[in-house]
Amino acid sequence: MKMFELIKDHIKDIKKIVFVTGAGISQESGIPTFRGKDGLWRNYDAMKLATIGAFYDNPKLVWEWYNERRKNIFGALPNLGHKAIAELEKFADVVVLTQNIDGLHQKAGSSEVLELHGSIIKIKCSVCNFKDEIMTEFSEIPPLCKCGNILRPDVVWFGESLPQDIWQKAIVFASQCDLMIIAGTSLVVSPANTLPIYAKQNNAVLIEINPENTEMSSEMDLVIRNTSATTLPKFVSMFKEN
Ligand code: BV8
Ligand code: ZN
Repeated sequence: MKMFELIKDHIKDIKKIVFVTGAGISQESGIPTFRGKDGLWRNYDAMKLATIGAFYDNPKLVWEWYNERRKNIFGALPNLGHKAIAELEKFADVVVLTQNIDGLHQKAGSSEVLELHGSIIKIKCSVCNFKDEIMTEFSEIPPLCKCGNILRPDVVWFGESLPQDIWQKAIVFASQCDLMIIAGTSLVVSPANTLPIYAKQNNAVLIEINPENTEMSSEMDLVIRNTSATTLPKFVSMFKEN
């Protein structure tokens, strides 16, 4: 496997692996990405719907969008890409920094997952500090909090800052890894798209797994133009052989 020549020689000293993942890693689990036709819901641009403005303009519509995504996600299973990342924990310290709100990394067995943009099973009050998890659909939407204000999905919308405790931890993990594998993300959205820079500053090996070019392909040590479910199991076999 020529493409792995690069890390084959380093493999012994790869102790800390950090994965930065996006919608592409769940694409083979039947979850649409944010790009192109996938990024449209009822002809609404996902990037426009995932904003506090859209929520206050039409909370019912935004709830319907998240309810539909939640139903789709609850019916989805982790794919070979998610499973390979979980299995690599046998060979090194593995941390997953994901932009996905679908929880499939955890479902695949990954033990250290930081959800940079929140989770589709979490909700919070738009005013008071009430937080909870939802397992079943709300009868009426938008659902109200006991304080009388409307509840919202506990995800990070555009224009909103990431949970600082999680973001600071993500920067530390990225700054201390030996190998960073960037799988299934276009690296368009900030600040998540700055994580490879922290790893590069630590002279980590940067590998990109994506059928298409991304914002930072030129910064990578190795680019694998293939899907994550096809490629990531090959990393497991490489570690097994060594
Ligand atoms: C913030 C949660 C401080 C909700 C999400 C102007 C210029 C630059 C930046 C900005 C700007 N204006 C505003 C900003 C900042 C903005 C931003 O980055 N905007 C972008 C659009 C330019 N960022 C923010 O607002 C962030 N907050 O900065 O706070 C602040 C505050 C006030 C004002 C300024 C700054 C908050 C960002 C988080 C938003 N929430 N999601 C939800 O999911 O509903 S973002 C959401 O979209 C996802 O979480 C993800 O992050 C992003 C989509 O990106 P990807 O996951 O990469 O998916 P995408 O579809 O793009 O690509 C898929 C890739 O997979 C493709 O490359 C494809 O080729 C590949 N692929 C497909 N199939 C496969 C595959 N790869 C492998 N295998 C396959 N099978
Ligand atoms: Zn409340």
